[in-house]
Amino acid sequence: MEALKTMINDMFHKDCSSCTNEEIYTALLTYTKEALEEKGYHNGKKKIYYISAEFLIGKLLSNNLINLGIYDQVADYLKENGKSLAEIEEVEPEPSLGNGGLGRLAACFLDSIATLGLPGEGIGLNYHLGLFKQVFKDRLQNETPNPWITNNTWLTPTDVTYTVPFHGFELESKMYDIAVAGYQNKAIHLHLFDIDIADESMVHDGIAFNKKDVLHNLTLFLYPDDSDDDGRKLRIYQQYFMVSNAAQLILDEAVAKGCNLHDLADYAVVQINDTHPSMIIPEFIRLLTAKGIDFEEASDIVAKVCAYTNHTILAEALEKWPMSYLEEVVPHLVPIIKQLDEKVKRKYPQESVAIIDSNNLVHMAHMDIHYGYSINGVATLHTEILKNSELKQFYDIYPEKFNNKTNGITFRRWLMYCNHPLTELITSLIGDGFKKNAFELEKLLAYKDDQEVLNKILSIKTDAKKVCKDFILSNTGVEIDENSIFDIQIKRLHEYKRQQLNALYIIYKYLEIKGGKKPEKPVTFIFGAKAAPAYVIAKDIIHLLLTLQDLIKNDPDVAPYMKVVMVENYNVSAAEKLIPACDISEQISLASKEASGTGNMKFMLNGAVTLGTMDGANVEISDLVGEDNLYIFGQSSEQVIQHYEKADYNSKAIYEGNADIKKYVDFIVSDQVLALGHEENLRRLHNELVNKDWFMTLLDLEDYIKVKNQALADYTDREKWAKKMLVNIAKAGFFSSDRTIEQYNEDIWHLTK
Ligand code: 26Y
Repeated sequence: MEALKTMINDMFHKDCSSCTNEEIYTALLTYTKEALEEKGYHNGKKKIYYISAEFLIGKLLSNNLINLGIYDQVADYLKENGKSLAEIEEVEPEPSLGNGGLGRLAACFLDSIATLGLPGEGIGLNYHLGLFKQVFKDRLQNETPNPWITNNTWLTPTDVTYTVPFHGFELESKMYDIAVAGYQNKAIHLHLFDIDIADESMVHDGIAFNKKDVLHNLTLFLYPDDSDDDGRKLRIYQQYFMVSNAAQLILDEAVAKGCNLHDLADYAVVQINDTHPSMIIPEFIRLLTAKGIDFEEASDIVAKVCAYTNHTILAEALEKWPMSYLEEVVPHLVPIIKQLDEKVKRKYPQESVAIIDSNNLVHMAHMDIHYGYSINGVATLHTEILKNSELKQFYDIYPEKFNNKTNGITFRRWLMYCNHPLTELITSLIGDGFKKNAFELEKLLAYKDDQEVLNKILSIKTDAKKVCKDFILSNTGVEIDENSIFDIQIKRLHEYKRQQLNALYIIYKYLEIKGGKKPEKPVTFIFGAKAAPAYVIAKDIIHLLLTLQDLIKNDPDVAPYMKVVMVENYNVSAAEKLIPACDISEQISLASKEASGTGNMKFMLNGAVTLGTMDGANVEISDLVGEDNLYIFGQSSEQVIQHYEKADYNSKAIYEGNADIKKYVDFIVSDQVLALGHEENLRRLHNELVNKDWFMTLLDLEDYIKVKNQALADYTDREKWAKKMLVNIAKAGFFSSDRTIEQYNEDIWHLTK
C-alpha cells in the first residue's frame, strides 16, 4: 500500500488518517484508475460490441478493488488509519445509467466478458441525469433529476468524436470511457457517447424539459417520457445517436486492424439488446454503401455481424415506430429500411413478418430477426414461448437462428462484494475455486447435515438483517425488527410483476391479525420499485403500498406482528444491502410474462428461498433446487397463455364469486385506507383489479396466500430452513454470468481468448 500512501500524501499533503472520506475517495479513484490502466485491456482480431440503452453498473470502487485483487489490502490499510472503506464508498454517487433487469444484465455481462478474457466493449449513452430519482411525497412517487457525474468520476474523456447526421442538422459526439475490470484479469471498456452541449439547466419542475430542443436535451435522461409525439421522437434521436456512433466506431476499429469491410464479420459481432439499438442495421448498411459496397452485399455483411437478444415479450416493449417519425428524424435511413422490407416481402409476403406493416409502422424486432444471424431468449421457458407463440411465424422461417441463453449474474458483485461473511464461510468450507468456477458451489452440499455449518449460515443471515435494518432506517425512517422474517420484493414496478398481489396478501394478513389470529413469527414486507413516470396504475400501486405501510405502522394491534416498508429510490446500492438480508424472495410475476428475472438468482445465491410462479428463470431454479427448496404457486404459463388466447379471464367473476377475495380487494377503498390515502388513486386501482386485472392477480391470489403461509410456517423450523438456504446457495452456480457468457461465445460470438 506504499503507492496509495504516497498518492494520498502527494495529493493532499497529509496522512491518510487526517484526510476526509472525500479526499480518500478521490485518491482511491485515481489509484484504481491507474491500476486498471497498468493491467491493460483485452484485445483481439474479433470483438464483441454489446450495445445497450442501459448499463446499470452500480458503484465501481469496491468492485474494481475486488477484481484487481486488492480489496482486503486497501480495507486493512484504511482501517489501520482509522478509516472505513464502507463509509468511503458512501461518497461515490451511483451511476444512473439503467432502469432494470436489461441494464443490470449488461453490467454483469461486461464483468464476465472481462473476467473470461474476451475482447469486447460495451456501447451506450452517457445520460447526465440518468433515470429519474424517486422521491416519496404524500405517499406518492415524485420524480427528480438524478445527476451523478461529479468532478471525481470513473468517466474518462477520450478524443474520439463522430458526426451524427439528423434531418436538417448534425451533432458532434464525444466518447467517454469507463474501465470495467475483469476478476484477476485485464479490463474492457464501456464506451458512453455524449454531446458537449447538453444543458442540464433546461430541466424544471421535477423532470420536465423542452422535448423539442434536441440539440441540448439529447443525453439528459434515460427513457424520457414518451407519452407524446415529441417524447417518442426524442427516443428515436437518442437511439440513432447511440447506434450511429457505435457503427462508426466499430468500422474504424475494424479497418485499423486490417478489415476490408467485406470481411467485417471476422472483426466484429454486435449484440443488439432489445430493440433500442436496432437501427444499427440500416446505419451499418448506410455506412457500408457510402464506402462503395453494393446494397445486397452490405445487407449480407450486416446479417453476419448482428445478433439480437429479446428480453421481454410484453407488446409495448417490442418497438414499432411510425414511418413518419423516422422520416422526420432520420430520413436517410428510410430508403434503406424500405429496401430491406421489400427484400423480405418478395420472399415472405405474409404481413405477420413484415418490417413495415400496412399501417406504416416499422417493426424493429422484425428487422433484427430478418437481418441478424441469431435470436436468443433469456431463459429456457422464455425462448420456448418465443419459438412457439410470440415469434412463431419467424421460428417457422428461421429455426436455426433461435437459441436460448439463460441469464446470469456476476458473483463478484452479488456474493463476494455484497456478502463478505458468506463468502468467507464458503471459502473456509470448499476453498476459493468457486470464485473462478461457480459450479464448485455444489461442494457445499456435503455440509447439508452439518449442524455447525447450518448455524453459521443462519447467523450470517441474522447479521445481514441487522445491517439491512440500519440501511432501512436511514433510507425510510422506519425501524424494523431484525428478528422478523424478511420478505422482499425489489424490481421495477409493473402490473405483470404483480406487486399488487403481494399487497393483497398484506391486506389479508392485516385483517387476520385484526381478527385475533396472531402469527407465530413477525414478518416484514419490504419493497423497492420505481414506476415509469407516465405509468398511472403502477404509481397507484406504489401509493397503496405506502398507505398500507403507514396504516399498519400506526395500528398497535397489528404493528408488533407485521410491518410494510417501501425503500425510496431503489437502486443497485440498495439491492446490495437488501439481498443478503432476505429470507423469502418474491418472484411472483404472472407465468409467461417475466422473461427471466435476475433478482431471483441474486437472492438464492445469498441464501433466500424463492416464493414464485413457474415463470422465467424460476423454472430453472425449481429444477435445480427441487420442490422442497422453494415455494411455487399459481397458474402455469400454458394455462395463462390459454386464457389470453380464449380471452376468457374474468376478474369480476372471481371477485364476485369469492367473498374473501372481495373483502381483500374492497379493503383498498375502505374507510380506513381512504382516511390516509388518495381516493382517486385507490379507486382507480380498485376498479382496475375488479374490471380488468390484465395480469390475473385475482386468479392466483388464493394459491399465493396458501403457499406463502406454508413458507412462513416452515421458516420457524430453523434447521430445516437452513438446509433449504444451503441447497439454494449450492445450486446457484449455474446462474453465474460467466456460464452465460461462455455460452454466448460458444454459440453466437465465436471469439478467441
Ligand atoms: C423502450 C421501452 C418500451 C423499454 C424500456 C425498457 C422496453 C424494455 C425495457 C427493459 C426491459 C427489461 O429490463 N427486461 C428485463 O430483462 C431482463 C434481462 O434479460 C430479464 O431478466 C427480465 O425478465 C426482463 O423483464
